[in-house]
Amino acid sequence: MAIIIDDVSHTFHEYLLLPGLTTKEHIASNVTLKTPIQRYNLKDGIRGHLNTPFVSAAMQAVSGPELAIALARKGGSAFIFCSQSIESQAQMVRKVKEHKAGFVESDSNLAPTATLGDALALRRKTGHSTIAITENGGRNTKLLGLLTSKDFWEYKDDLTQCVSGFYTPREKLVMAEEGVSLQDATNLLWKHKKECLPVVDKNGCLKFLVFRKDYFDHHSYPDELTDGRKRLVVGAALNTYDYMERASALVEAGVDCLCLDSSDGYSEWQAEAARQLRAKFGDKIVLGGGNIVSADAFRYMVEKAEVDFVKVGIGGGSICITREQKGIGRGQASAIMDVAHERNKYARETGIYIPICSDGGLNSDTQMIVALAMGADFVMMGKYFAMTEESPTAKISYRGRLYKPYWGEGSNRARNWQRYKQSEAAHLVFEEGVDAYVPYSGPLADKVEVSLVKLKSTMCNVGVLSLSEFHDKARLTRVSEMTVVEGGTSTVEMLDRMQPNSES
Ligand code: MZP
Repeated sequence: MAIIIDDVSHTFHEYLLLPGLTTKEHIASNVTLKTPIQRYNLKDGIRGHLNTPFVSAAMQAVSGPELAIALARKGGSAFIFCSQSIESQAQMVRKVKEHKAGFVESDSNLAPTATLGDALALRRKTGHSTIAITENGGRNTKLLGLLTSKDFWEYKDDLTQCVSGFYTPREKLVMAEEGVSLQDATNLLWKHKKECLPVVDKNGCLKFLVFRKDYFDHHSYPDELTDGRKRLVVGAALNTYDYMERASALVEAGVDCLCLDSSDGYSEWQAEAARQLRAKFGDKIVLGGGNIVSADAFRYMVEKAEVDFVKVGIGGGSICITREQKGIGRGQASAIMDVAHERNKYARETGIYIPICSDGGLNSDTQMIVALAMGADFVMMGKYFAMTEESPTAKISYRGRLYKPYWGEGSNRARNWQRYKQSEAAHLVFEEGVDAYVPYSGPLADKVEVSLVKLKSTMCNVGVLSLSEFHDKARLTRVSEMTVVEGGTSTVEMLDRMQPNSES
């Protein structure tokens, strides 16, 4: 007979945190959110880590290079999706690793024969007001000068004129040679009171632009997550089919962390892939696995697959219909509590700590805070990041509001059949994800900042200064439906929802 677990599957929404004693040292600036992402021996301390406990989902609509750069600058990491060719995934990783904070590759370049009208059209397209004038209008060719919005006036100047009469020629520019440090480049900007400093190679070809505004920008990212060579950290997903070839290309491109991406990772395929990857790359890579939702699956992942971290969550994703389609999954709070309990037991038995990641279904900052309190070391989010400016999709306007497309990896749009393994067929037989839209929420940095302020504030209420202390000391209570109602606004009128009084 089937085993019926005598337990209701719970979600994060059903819990509230109780405050603990807040002492005078419990202030946000004393809270650290540094968290492990790699298994470690408790007596040796943390190895691979994140500075912020957020990672982005390995999904086409979420984790491209632009988002990966923005998230690493806030201390987290993206997982570049694997439902694309090996070459294009490796290229995305390379783009993040080659990103030099403060050194921008110019995306607005024109030849000297272009017109002011061309310059205006380019400015509208890229949103950038500094245009590099190069020998043939390409990115890495000889720099002839810079054209900025101050050099012409679209309402006064004849836009059919050639830019050559307007741009500032290179002889009048302050420039630096390739290899200059960011510190020296910003010193030059400051000394000459310039907004932009072109960096050229020995042949005078344009390599980068350094902007004065980015100096302040750079200073506002104190949590930036970088590797030993000061390059931004980035992760990437793998499937259990072409994993050896894919991992080799990704490691070659400089990836920091890999994760086997499967809707159900409790499988011999995943254990075999993990063992082979470990045999080939050893400790050179951080390797995660998943997804799982139970204690026995956790044991399997750490003992048979020997992964560094385990991702928890089946069927809770905002675009996921796996539970409806196949009747499999578990409430995310129950899954995290069960796996975290087993993780702690394993740590007591072996002295080895395995970080766990709560993946999917986090619909608010409070849910992510509860996930971390219940024992998750970091959280993976798809919808949250798909809504931001830096996700790879274009914004659309609908009835006066901005939206971004967001689709599941198991939808017909992504066709990531390797993640779902529904049958022996090498294609998706039925959909496990939907193709939808999410409201646009602005730049990633601003959104993450608000979430982090809330998280730190809650931790101070609970009376803890680190995530491991949060795991140990958090006290949570189940809530009744009426408690949830009580927690919302009550018996007050929200001005924006008030109907005009028809009698007045
Ligand atoms: P969410 O943050 O949007 O709620 O969920 C993101 C997570 O949903 C991903 O990290 C992944 O584990 C899962 N996912 C991605 N695609 C699907 C699907 O098509 C899915 N069913 O469930």
